[in-house]
Amino acid sequence: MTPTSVRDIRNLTLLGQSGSGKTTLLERLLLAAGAIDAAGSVEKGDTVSDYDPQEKTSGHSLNPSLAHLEWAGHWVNVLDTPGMPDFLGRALATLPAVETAVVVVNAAAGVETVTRKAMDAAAEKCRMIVVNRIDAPGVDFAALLERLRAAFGKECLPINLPTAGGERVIDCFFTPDYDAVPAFSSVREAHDQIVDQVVEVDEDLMALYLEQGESLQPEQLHDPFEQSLREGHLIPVCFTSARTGAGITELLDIMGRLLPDPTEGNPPQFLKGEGPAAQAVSATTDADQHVIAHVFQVSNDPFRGKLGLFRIHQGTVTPNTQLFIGDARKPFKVGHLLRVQGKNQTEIDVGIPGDICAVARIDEIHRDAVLHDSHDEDHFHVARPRYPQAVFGLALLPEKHGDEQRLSEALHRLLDEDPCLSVERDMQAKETVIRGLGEVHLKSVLEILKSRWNLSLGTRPPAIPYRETIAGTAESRYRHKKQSGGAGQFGEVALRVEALERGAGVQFADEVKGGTIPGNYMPAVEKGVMQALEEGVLAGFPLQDVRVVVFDGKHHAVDSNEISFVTAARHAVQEAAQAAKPIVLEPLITLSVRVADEHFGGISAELSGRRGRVTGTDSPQPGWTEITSQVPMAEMDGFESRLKSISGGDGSCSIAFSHYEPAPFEVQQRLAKEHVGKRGGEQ
Ligand SMILES: Nc1nc2c(ncn2[C@@H]2O[C@H](COP(=O)(O)OP(=O)(O)OP(=O)(O)O)[C@@H](O)[C@H]2O)c(=O)[nH]1
Ligand SMILES: [Mg+2]
Repeated sequence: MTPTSVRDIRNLTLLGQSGSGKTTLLERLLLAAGAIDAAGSVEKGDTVSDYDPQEKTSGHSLNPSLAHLEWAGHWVNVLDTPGMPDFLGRALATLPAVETAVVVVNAAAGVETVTRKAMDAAAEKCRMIVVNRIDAPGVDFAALLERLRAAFGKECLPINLPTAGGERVIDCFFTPDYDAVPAFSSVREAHDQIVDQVVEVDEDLMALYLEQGESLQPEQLHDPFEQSLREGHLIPVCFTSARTGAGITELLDIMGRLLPDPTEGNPPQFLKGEGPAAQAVSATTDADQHVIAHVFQVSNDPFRGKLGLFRIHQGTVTPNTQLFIGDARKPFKVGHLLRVQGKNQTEIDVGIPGDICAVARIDEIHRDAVLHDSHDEDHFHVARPRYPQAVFGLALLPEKHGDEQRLSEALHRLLDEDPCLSVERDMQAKETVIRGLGEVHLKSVLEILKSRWNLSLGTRPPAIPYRETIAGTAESRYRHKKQSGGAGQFGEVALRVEALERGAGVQFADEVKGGTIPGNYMPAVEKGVMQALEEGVLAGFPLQDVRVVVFDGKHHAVDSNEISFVTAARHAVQEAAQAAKPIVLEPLITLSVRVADEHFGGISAELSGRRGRVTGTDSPQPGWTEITSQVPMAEMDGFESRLKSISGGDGSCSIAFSHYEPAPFEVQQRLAKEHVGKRGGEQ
């Protein structure tokens, strides 16, 4: 139940658009390798990797799950990830655990949004493309390969080829049968192209190849093949049908014979320390060194408790190992070391470097924790993959009084499961806002809150994070003075506010000469400035892209104190900002919508009704249009439902925060009016 040598292990994650067939493919791989007796199906809800009740009812993977198989002496750990754009964050979180990202493409749909995002996010890993669903009728394989190469480069080269109708695949690398007739190209051409590409990374081999030609054996190509994968010099493309089983054993052979083992590939970057001072450190796959393991996924099962999946990068873990979590002083004892196969867990005696194991019910474990058995590895962490930004928001309103605390605890747990979920408490609007990658994502969070924690929640669109800024420059001098009996208050601040470029944030500069404001009061001045910026001057939203320069002031030997300077600075900023043409900024998002060509008109109209500006259109595959636009966040409410009804359910979209820009005059006026109304109510 455990691999014996690091070099036998292969770790890979299946990424790619929903519907490309990742879950079904894993099922077929497990069947072919004898890990299961019969293949389950997504339709029946009995696959190894989609075991969660929500996954069974929706027919989609929602969380990554792990399974392993053995093939020709190799131990292959495979992660099946969700392909819906809304769950992309969860899928990408598996990348630090593997050497190879296998991006699965639906032969009938071609390059889709998640295909691109997955290829992009996995660029540092070894990558291969599996074109699945080759049994679909009428697939134009030649055109599909061209599109893959146009999207991801000429490095995409077939390692095998399908026959007409996708009935089987023909190997073009190990023992090519040059007489076989593929659906497109030729075995000879595919073989020569891939070998030419591989030998390019090794001069000696190139010379040998020119001499030996065809008699170069696959074994001689193993190392340069691995180097080509690692350097992005080769992205092999292979073909499968998870339905008929075509290409499955061929894929298993490729995994075992060509994909990198844990001593190869590009390991994730470990860092010691935080921020700019962090030092790059590395782990070796030496079984006798200290343990370094990375928790890449955490799940919370209501019955079985918390499960932390971790990849061992260095050292050996046994049930007796004492592991520190991050910087914790006290270790925990592993106790039960688990091997995970879908929903099943079995106890194992040892985890060697390169393997993926789990521990259950350790409460302090959290996603991205580094587990280690020596304080030498304190302050280690792993550079995070680049995750898409969570921009779709929903404000949650507990229906039962007193549920706020439970909601906050439940959300805390969910944050650990999902790198693209964020929770914020909007103090201005007095609401808890969750943010995610789309409506489907947030809906699934609501369902989990209901089913796991029995939390009934009302929802509403969250307050839009408007900001304010100034369009001009102005100066102000404010004197705060109070004399009432005993010690008085005195502080005078003269400052200038200047507009900065968009996205520059807030800057504070002290240009006081001659000590007119003594240095020890400067922190108080800065505090007053920051308070005023936070409060805004027009509609109650924080001011940004502003530089505040304090250049003069006055103090009093007896009456000056901190509070006087805080007050003076605050009023000075308010007056200056009022005079510097303040404006309200609204957040804009970049929205990419993919629809069938006939829905282009409907979507364009919908976008312009939402004040959207189309910035580009593309044709990712014949019959489909991808429209990129910029839309005010305030206008996005209910967009996904509209897209569904316009496109008959076929359309898909993704959004990302873009930038802030001045809100239209009417919007500014309305917000200012609402602010005055609110302040009136508060008084
Ligand atoms: N014809 C055909 N259908 C397939 C093949 N592979 C998968 N399917 C079907 O495609 C649908 C989606 O398959 P899944 O395995 O759930 O796809 P997935 O990529 O895991 O999807 P998500 O979990 O949503 O990301 C199911 O109805 C499968 O039966 C294939 O090779 N040929
Ligand atoms: Mg799936």
